[in-house]
Amino acid sequence: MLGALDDTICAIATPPGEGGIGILRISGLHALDVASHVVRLRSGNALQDLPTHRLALADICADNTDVPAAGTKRTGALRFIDEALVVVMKGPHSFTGEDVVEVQCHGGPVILDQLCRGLISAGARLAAPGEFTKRAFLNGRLDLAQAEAVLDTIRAKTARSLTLAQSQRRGELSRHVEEIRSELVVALAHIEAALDFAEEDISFVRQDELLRLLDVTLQKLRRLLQSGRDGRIWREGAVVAILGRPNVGKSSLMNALLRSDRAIVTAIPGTTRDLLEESLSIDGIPVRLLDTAGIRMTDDPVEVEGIRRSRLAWTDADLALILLDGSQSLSESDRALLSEPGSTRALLVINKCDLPGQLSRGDLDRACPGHSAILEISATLSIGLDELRQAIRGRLMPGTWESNDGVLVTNLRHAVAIEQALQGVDQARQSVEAGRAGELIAMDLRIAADALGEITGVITTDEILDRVFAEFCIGK
Ligand SMILES: Nc1nc2c(ncn2[C@@H]2O[C@H](COP(=O)(O)OP(=O)(O)OP(=O)(O)O)[C@@H](O)[C@H]2O)c(=O)[nH]1
Ligand SMILES: [Mg+2]
Repeated sequence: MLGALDDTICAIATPPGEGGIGILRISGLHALDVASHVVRLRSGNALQDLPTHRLALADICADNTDVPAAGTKRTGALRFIDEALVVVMKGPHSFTGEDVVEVQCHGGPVILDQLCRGLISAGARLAAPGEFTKRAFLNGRLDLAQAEAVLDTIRAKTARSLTLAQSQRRGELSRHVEEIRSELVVALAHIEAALDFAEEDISFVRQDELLRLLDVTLQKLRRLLQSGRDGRIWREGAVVAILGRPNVGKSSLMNALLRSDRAIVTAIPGTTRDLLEESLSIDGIPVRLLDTAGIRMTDDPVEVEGIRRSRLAWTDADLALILLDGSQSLSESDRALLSEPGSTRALLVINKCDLPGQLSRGDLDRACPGHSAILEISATLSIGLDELRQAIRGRLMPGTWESNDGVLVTNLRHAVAIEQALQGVDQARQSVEAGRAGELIAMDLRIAADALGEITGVITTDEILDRVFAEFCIGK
């Protein structure tokens, strides 16, 4: 059982708080009956007679009482709540594939709350998070990857992330994955047929043909998996941590990149003691920028904890910017940071280039040999920030995602499934080469095909669905 579809659900679809308009959605077998308890069309017609996909003016009325206790009848007189525009979308031509009614009223929390209560007392149930989209999936309106892309579309942080989410919602990733899966299924059918007719000595597929086919599949899967890193960044944002000893200007750089006074800046070393995180777009890439506590030897317990968090942030970051004070020569703390293993992958940024320089690129080369990425900036005067943004982009997105026909894996669940498929096909290929039994090859190919099927939801379980839709908000 992948979720019951026999009841009628309702939920407020607009965000909480006040708004010009608030929208309430009702979906299910009895959506029209339920809605007709609270919707009175101004035309005097019954809601059931309203043509589909046509807006109509209505009064919204509900019981004076709250939701009645079980077994009791609704007795309260009807009370006018608001006037609204109402649209009926008859299934299967609706988002969920079921009969849907949407009520557009004034966006006040009390109005929407009373409307919701009225619908519940008329027999609807409050929808669970993502339940409308889940129903769209269960009714075959969307596959699972497309359903997930609905959420990505809402959450997209930059124009590029939105384009990718929309392409996945249109089914481009699904088509690509299904193509690979169906190639595997064809190969599997040949192998299984060969097993069924083993005594008759009929060869259904030649070993070299099978190897060639599996090689092509492996290549496609590898490419998809490689796109996963870029994809994750487009979907969730890349974590970029600013690190350095106290007072080098980390918080100043954060503020300069954000173009706002987000972090406290003072001339006192040890100002920042906790992690600060802000989202921004750097050259179109969604970035979660972290300002950290300056790393140095100290006995102050608060600072020690801050430094511990700075180090954790470094471990988790997609990119670290190690900031140095160009108006001073390298200190012991600087040298210690530069000798950490993670520093070779960091961008080295010399700040305060507006002041007389005491730190040259040569000094850095000697302290951190072979490090090519050194930039000079002034956080307070915003000098060199464009070059820094470009360098950040270059580090985060070295490859070209276009190489994959524009298909990019942005979702960790998909990446895990592709990895599993890759292992299955790789195993199968080794077995073919070693001349192992057909049953073994078939088993590995079946695992691979099923893993790919989980992406689009051809193969799915309650557990997968629960995990996918738990991320959604109520009303979506
Ligand atoms: N001249 C000049 N001063 C700067 C520049 N960037 C930062 N400063 C100054 O350096 C001092 C420290 O700046 P912060 O941004 O607080 O440094 P921080 O690295 O965050 O320091 P902690 O939070 O203590 O680790 C402040 O007085 C800033 O005004 C710069 O580019 N040029
Ligand atoms: Mg600071």
